[in-house]
Amino acid sequence: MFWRAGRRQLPGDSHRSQTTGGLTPPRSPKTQWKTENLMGFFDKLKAGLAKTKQLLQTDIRDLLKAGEILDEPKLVEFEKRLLRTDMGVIAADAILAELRIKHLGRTVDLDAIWQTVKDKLKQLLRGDGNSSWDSDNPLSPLKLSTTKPSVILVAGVNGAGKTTSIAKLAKLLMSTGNSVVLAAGDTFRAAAVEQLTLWSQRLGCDIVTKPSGTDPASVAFAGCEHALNTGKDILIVDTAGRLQTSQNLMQELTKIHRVIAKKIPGAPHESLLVLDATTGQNGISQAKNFSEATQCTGLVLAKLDGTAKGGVAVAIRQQMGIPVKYVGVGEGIDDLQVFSPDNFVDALFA
Ligand SMILES: Nc1nc2c(ncn2[C@@H]2O[C@H](COP(=O)(O)OP(=O)(O)OP(=O)(O)O)[C@@H](O)[C@H]2O)c(=O)[nH]1
Ligand SMILES: [Mg+2]
Repeated sequence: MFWRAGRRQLPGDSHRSQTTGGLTPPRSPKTQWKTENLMGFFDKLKAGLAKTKQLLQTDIRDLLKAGEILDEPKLVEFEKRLLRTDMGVIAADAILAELRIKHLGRTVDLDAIWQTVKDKLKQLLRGDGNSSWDSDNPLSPLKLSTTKPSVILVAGVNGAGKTTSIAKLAKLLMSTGNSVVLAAGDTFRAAAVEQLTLWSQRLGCDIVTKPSGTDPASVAFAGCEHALNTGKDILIVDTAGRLQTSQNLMQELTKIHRVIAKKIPGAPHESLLVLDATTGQNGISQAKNFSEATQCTGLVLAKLDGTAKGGVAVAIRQQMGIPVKYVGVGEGIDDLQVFSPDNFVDALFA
């Protein structure tokens, strides 16, 4: 079934209906997005990372007292506290090595120590620099096709935040002037189709659905056809939650991928894995398995606001070849942000 949206106004759409009196050119979608959202976005990121920040800062402030000498036992304890954020041993070791060089045997200067930790974290998160996005441009993490449509396939374990992240991503894409169609590929539960349909109605975008129990690959196929026939810029395909250890379900994902690629050469252009940040390091083993099934191109780290283990973003960057592209910092439609190492670290220490 195709549900074609009557275009409704989104909060970020106000510029479309405004007249300029012929004097001022309308702002580009990107500029508009930036001016309206940037400040609020950093505050949201800060609020989203509050639990991780609290764990990191309170713990360590208790440990390191100004005026004392920073010795090796204190550093070892410091590392333990870092590890509690789930940033992983490799990252914590790297931070410790830096602290040893710059601060070991010296009087504790908390600001200087934080600066060292911040700089190192940013460096670790930037990695090789190939996955640094422009946080002002919500499309920058995505490799979109030059021909319509670009296809984004979304997968993950049950309840990770896939459907909500799809709605948020659709909103970001639409706010920057793209037409979007959703494909309700979670045919496992009728409620899943209803959930995505509701989002499409709120967003004012098309949706392609089929009855429960239909092969999800055929929904993805129908989504491709609809996007091609109606000239949509972007198709986003939702999938049912699945355990990374279930071979059958992983094969189903591979099939969805294959069917999309057959209909639209080069697609899916993005295959996003949604990870629930509250599951911490477990996300890394999920990522490895999903990556094999769907040739994952990026991660969405959802529910960062619900965890003190936000350090997992660092572990993922360190241990996986797959970059974090977006982070979810709440349940609202605007609570998805481009992942920026600098913003992430600044929010942790703001
Ligand atoms: N706090 C918070 N909650 C989130 C975030 N993203 C999703 N959620 C919530 O997590 C729950 C599950 O989200 P869904 O989007 O339905 O997850 P899903 O992966 O599609 O779930 P299944 O389709 O059942 O596998 C919902 O209650 C969402 O509101 C986030 O960034 N922060
Ligand atoms: Mg879902």
